[in-house]
Amino acid sequence: MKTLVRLCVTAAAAAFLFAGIGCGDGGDEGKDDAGTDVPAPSDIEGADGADVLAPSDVEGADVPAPSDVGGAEAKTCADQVCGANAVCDEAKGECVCLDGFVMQDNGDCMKEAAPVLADLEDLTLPSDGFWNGSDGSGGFESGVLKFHNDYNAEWAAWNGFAYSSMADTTTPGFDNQYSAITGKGAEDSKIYATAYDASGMGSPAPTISFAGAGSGFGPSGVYVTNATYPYLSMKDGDAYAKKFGGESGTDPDWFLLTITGLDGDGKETGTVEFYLADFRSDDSAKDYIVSDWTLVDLTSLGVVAELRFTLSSSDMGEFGMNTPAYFVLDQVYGQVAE
Ligand SMILES: [Ca+2]
Ligand SMILES: [Ca+2]
Repeated sequence: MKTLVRLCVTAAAAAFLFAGIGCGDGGDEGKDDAGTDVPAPSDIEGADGADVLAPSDVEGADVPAPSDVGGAEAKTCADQVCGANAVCDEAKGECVCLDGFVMQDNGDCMKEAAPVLADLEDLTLPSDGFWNGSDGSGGFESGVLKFHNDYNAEWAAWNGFAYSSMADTTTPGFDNQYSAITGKGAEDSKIYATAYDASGMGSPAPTISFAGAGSGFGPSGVYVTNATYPYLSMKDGDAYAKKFGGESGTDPDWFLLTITGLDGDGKETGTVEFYLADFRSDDSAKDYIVSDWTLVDLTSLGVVAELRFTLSSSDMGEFGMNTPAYFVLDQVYGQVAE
């Protein structure tokens, strides 16, 4: 049954693109999976993907009307005309939605929102609180994801992921290492994850791994912004790190987050780069330090077992990166893989 629907979807997806062809009885089985990707809910361009995660408007007009199709019966099921983004499952004799779409009461299919895989709101913290792994548990889970933490009791030091409800957007320095520059979680939520990347000093980079039932997850997006500590360090400079842009304001500084997807064998599935600050433009008006929660598109990573996060900066010193190696993230969206 699933195969038939898939074939049907493939043909319909082609119809979506080229118009005028209804869902027939399928082509060569298993040859063409590409079509199923076409109407995926998460085909976003760039960082401004907020719209993607909301059920977005679907244009029913793009779907070929039954009349302009050779096999008119393909779009009608038991004398019923299938709605927008729906096709006929001939075996069932009923209209079904394309992959990534959900049936509405009126028979049209709307894009489905990618589910949130982890939003940190299932964790408990008081206001202006944080958890940094001092219980030695090695990490925490939210939703279907595990955030790893490495805590050294001897040094009372941690790396990897902490979680936080800290709201201090004005105090510079290490003593304010858990706060997001937004003063709250993404989408007006309370709790977010704070990452410290000590991989430059030989520790593992912060990672998030799949903790649910299934083979892994297909991340579609995650909200990211600066932690207050590096934000103020880059904006004003501090004892260790330079003010971005330098005295002239024109130094081409940058602070980069690289997100790497890893499959179950630890092989890389891809990387996504996101500049937490970028002063490389010749036009100083275009230089920026990120201070809002920004949705980063992760769909290119495909299905992963783990995400790895590393920071790099133009401001390097004798002991590695001078820019404080922190960032914050929240609200991981995507699909659990079967
Ligand atoms: Ca949150
Ligand atoms: Ca510049």
